[in-house]
Amino acid sequence: MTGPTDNLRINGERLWDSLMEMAKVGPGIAGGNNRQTLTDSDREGRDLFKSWCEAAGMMLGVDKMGTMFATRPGTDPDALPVYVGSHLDTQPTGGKYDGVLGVLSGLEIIRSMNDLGIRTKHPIVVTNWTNEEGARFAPAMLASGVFAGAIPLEYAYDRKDPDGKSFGDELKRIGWLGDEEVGARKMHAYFEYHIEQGPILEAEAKQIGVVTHCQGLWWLEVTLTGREAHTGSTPMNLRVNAGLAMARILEMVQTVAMDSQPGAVGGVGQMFFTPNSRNVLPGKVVFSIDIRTPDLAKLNGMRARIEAEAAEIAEALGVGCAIEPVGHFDPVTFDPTLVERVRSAAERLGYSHMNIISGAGHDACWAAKVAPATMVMCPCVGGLSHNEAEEISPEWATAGADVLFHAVLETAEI
Ligand code: HGY
Ligand code: MN
Ligand code: MN
Ligand code: MN
Repeated sequence: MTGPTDNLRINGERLWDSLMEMAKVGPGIAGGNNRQTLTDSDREGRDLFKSWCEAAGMMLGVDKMGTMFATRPGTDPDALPVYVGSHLDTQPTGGKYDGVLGVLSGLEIIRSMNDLGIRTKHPIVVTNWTNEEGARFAPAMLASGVFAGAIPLEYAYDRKDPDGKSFGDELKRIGWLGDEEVGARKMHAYFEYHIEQGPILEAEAKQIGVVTHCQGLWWLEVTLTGREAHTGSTPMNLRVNAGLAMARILEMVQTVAMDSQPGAVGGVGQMFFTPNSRNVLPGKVVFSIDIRTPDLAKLNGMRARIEAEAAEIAEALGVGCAIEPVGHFDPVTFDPTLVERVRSAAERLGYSHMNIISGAGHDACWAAKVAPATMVMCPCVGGLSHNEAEEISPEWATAGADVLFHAVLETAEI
């Protein structure tokens, strides 16, 4: 796309105002957000986004996972739509931009097209995927995983949160159970704009990440069974210590990740002790291991080694050990044609840019299974995310949305 469209830009001020408006919904305790999926604040954020989409003249569809699809018609009713999506749900101590930037930048593209009187051949659909974070209901990217046919709908409905509430019941409770079959929609292309959530773009002083790949992931849920006993009167040699087994497995995961360098990560973010009493040795310890790398063979090798060594550690302590994979996707290669459109848009617009592999998972990873897909990234301050102090600049937000605008218009055929 060259010539008269080169000077097209989104309205960065309006985008920033919308981000700050959405940030008021489900506020955190330290300046970020706690708008977890299928909570009342998620419903409030969905209702606000719906009102904005309707004000922009879009038609809203909702599927049986609650994913929201807001459509701006194209000139060719037979042309498959170009989707622009991300997620409005946040971590419990999330930032104001993770996911939200992509959804509201999609809306800003529509608002700018309305202002500029632009029509495209292909319709454009702005998408809010349900439960991208996987914080309340594992796994992450749940709705896009069902959409891609990788996760059965019933499995998703049965997922429980730490209070034992099911995804299906909560979706009904907030009134966002839609009627569209999940995955029935066909995409001409899918774009996702997201903060990097890592330190590279800022360190390299680049405004745009041209995302070529996304690393693959395993989430392994480990259940260790010890024996509840008094922490004071039980001699050390008589303990069946699930807590000690957990500590040794955690250390082992760190070792496996370090042995797998360069380009691998591994760690634990969630852990539950039962009965979780100060003077009772835990009868049960449940925790979630998160391992990732762009290399598929390495990813599966790390998983195999962790499962084997965890079994050995538990056995040596007489502790029961069960490991269940609760989240997975293979490393993703994004569509080269769309990646090139992002890169050439950044060049045309004069934004500094570099190729990058996404460290975090995104709905684009599942969209890439069913359509040509790619991502645009902007830096974030100190590479910090999944933290209420997550921060970006309005300039960074705008630059990425401009690039997204151009790549989407080229694909939707202005
Ligand atoms: O886990 C992830 O990478 C994403 O933030 N859900
Ligand atoms: Mn995200
Ligand atoms: Mn996230
Ligand atoms: Mn076309």
